[in-house]
This record gives sequence, C-alpha cells and structure tokens, in this order.
Amino acid sequence: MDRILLKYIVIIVLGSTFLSCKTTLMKKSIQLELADKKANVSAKHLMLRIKEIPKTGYAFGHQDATAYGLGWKNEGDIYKSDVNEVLGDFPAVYGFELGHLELGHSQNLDTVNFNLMGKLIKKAYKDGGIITLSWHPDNPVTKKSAWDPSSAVSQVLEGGSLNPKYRAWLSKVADFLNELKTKSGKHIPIVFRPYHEMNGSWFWWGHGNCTPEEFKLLWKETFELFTATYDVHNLLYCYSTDAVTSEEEYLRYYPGDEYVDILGMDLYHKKTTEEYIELLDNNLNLLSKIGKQKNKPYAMTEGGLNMVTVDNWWTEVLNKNVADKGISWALFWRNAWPNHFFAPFKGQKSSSDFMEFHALPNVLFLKKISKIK
Ligand code: BMA
Repeated sequence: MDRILLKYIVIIVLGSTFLSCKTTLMKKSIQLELADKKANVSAKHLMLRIKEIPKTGYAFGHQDATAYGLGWKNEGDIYKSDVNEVLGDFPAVYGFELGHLELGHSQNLDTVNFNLMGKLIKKAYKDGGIITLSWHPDNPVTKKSAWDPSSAVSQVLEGGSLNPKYRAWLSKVADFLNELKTKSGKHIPIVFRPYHEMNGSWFWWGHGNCTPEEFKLLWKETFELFTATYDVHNLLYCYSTDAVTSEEEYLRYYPGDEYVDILGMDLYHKKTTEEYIELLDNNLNLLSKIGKQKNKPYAMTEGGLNMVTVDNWWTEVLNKNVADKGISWALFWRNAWPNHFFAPFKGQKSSSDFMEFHALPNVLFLKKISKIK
C-alpha cells in the first residue's frame, strides 16, 4: 500500500515539475521580441529553444535528411535517413529547400516533391526536430537558375518592372509556409534562410550582381511582404553569409537588427584540413563576437567536407574546432550522389568516427534535442 502511495507521489511531483518547466518556457516565449512583431508563440518558442542549445552544446543538422540518401529516395513510402542508418538516431535539425516553389512546380530543384516535403517537415517537428528552409529561386529576369548572376535585384524591388512577378512568387511561398501546421492546427515554426552566401558572386543576389543597398532592400521588402501582406508569422529570419575575411564583409549586406533573428555562416571544407581549421576558427570567432554584440543566436548554417574523405573528420576536425564557439547548430549539406554527400551512410569510411561524435555529451541529435522543450 505504502509503495503504491509513494509511486503516486513520485508521479505527481515529476509531472508537476515538467508542467511548470513547460509553463515557464511558454511564459518566456510570450515576452520575447522577434523581427516579426506578430510572430506567433510557436516561433517564439523555437527561438528560446535555439538560444537554449549552446548551454549544452550544438545540434547536428542535415539537408534533405529524410527525403533521400545514398541509394534511396523517399517516395512517400519510407521514413529513413542515412544518419539514422548509421547511428540509430535522426538529425536534430532538418534543412529543406524551396527553390521552384515560386514557379508553382510540384517538386523542388532537387526533385523533392513539395507535398512530401510538407509531410516530412510535420513529422520532423512532431518528433522534436528543428526545421530550416533555404531558397534558391531562379533568376527572375533570365529564368535560368539561381546561379545565373545576371543582374535582377533592381527589377524585382518596389517600382521595378518585375515587382508584380516577385509578389506572385512570394505569395506562393507564403501559402506553403502558412499551410505548415500540426494536426491540432498549430503553425510549425521555421528558420527561414533566404538569399544566403550573398558575399559570394555566384547567385543573382550576390556580390557584384547587385549593390549592398539593393540587397538590403530585397531583404526588407521580402520581410514586409511576408509579414504584412501575406500574413506569415511562423518564421525566424536567418541571415547567412559564406566564409568572410572581416567583420565589415559579414555586415556589408546586413539589413539591420530589426529584420534578422539568427546569424549564420556557410563554412565548407574545400581546401586542406589545416586551412579549414583556420577558416572555422576565424569565422566562428567572428560570428560569435557579432552574435554576442547583437544578442542573437548563431549557427553554421551549411557546411561539411564533400564525400567525408577524412576518417576522423567529425571528432577531430569538426568537434575540436566548433565545440567552444557557442553555435546553436551545424547543418551538413545533402547526400545527393556518390560524389556529392556530406553526412555518412552505412559503410561510409567516417561512420565509426561519426558514432563517437554522436556519443559526445555536447553533440545533440534528435534524441537529445527533443528533450529541450
Ligand atoms: C548545391 C548542390 C546542388 C543543389 C543546390 C541546392 O550545393 O547540392 O546540386 O541543387 O545545392 O540544393
């Protein structure tokens, strides 16, 4: 009898502690100010979770994790990820790509069907994951890809000849974002990361293809259209550059604190390991300095070593050089083809190091991040 009573007392105490933690986070969320002044509670709650992560470590993210991998593609029939095949744990952060949604296509530029993407986003969110969306819209002038650097920004801005077309694009993207809801109708919060790597010159919105002033206007007008015209209120706005060599370069295109929630950098290992370690160190120290000054969380919003050709890359190159930087997550690019992948799959040569990496207390995959409520 006494043991049963004790069991009930333990359950009640644990239950009420859990509820009070949840209530405190929710209360805090309500007071939080985001770029979007009408941001919903889910978006605010996501921001709090993102700020909470660096107290423990950083989260692991993967682009298109559950859409396809090496030798398989999700056609709506299977739920898997290369990362989970190796670890028995899914990523904490899920990147998906919106390119071609603006054109009304049924699949994105990497052949992921948008209906399926919506389902994968809902599933990842339900499991406790964090969702981030990139967008590589086609060049609106030439109708070629985002990588066509022909001048276009001035024409989509207010007053430009392609502004009506741009508004129609955003309206389609807004519809998709507004439909991302849980079964109970709650909006799913998203880290939205448009117009990234603008300090490089490979995209039509990049360096040399528009002026910094035009870029800032593109950002602000996009923000205004989403928030004020199309009533999208589930976004955290993430500004992310490619690697930079100075603070001035990082901030050259920055639209202003009132338009940005999260800071990011895309940092790929393209040269030698020594050079990458230096690049990580310099860039993440800078990002951390700016993040602290602005009181905004920050992340490595893309990165990795193509084909993970260094066996102990995860523990020795990545973790040793990012662990003390205060990033909320690091997202690795897609496992597209045998010569274009950034996360291990079963049998890949860095898999055993990846398992050691997964076991580190400061590295958060889905099982751990889902406990940060
Ligand atoms: C690049 C490559 C491309 C892809 C694009 C957008 O880095 O992976 O194949 O189309 O990202 O996802």
